[in-house]
Amino acid sequence: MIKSIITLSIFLTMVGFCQAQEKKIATDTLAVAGVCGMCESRIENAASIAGVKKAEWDKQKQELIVIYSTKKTSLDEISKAIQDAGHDTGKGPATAGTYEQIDKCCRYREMEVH
Ligand SMILES: [Cu+2]
Repeated sequence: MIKSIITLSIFLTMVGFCQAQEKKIATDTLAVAGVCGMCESRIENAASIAGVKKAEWDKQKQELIVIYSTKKTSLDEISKAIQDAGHDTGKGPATAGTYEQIDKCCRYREMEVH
């Protein structure tokens, strides 16, 4: 009897632990403007800050799908890193002066995305 209670409590502790772990990983979508493959690398590199497990930018959708640890970072921080790299996001425009630093072929504000 005691043994089964102990087994059960260990089991419940583990279940609780696993659920807590799961909640710390979030998958979010963030609108990010860009033009080409160079933009893709720039955006994904910029988004890969500490705590980010995966960052995947979709040119057609103009969206970044990001998987990250909510314990280590937030979507706001990830967005800030992308804005600092010269790209507008759904959370705000590129940081002042950074848009002018990206390659001419990447100036998404001046062209249509094909
Ligand atoms: Cu580009």
